Amino acid sequence: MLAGLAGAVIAFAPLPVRVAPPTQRTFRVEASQFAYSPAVLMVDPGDTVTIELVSTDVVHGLYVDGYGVSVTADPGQTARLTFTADRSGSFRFRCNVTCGALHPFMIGKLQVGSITLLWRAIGLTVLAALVAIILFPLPANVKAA
Ligand SMILES: [Cu+2]
Repeated sequence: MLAGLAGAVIAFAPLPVRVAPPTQRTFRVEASQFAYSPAVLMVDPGDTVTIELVSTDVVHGLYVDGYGVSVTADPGQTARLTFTADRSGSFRFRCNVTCGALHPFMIGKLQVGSITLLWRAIGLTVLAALVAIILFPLPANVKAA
């Protein structure tokens, strides 16, 4: 009963975190064989995201899974991609220009929204473990006959 209540709180209570109003976010992403820097971009849902892709060696691209938007940068030139982050979740972005042997591993991540769900899942798991321990205590006083 109490545990159920605690579970409901963990699962549904609004966190004391202010939801940021949509803003314009610009990231300068450097691309080189075979990585992006930074490789993880975090934005809030609704943000207008501008990625300035700069290549330091060969031609690289950046394609965002789930959004279907891409940009290609020539060496030494800045290419811009602007889109609205209207889908929450974790999206992979990857190079869409074959740039060498390890090209398939040239990936990064766009995180739209917080990782709240993950923390709630962890909280519920911990609670379930506690309940299990309380309801089914280990037979500590079992003695060998
Ligand atoms: Cu590539």
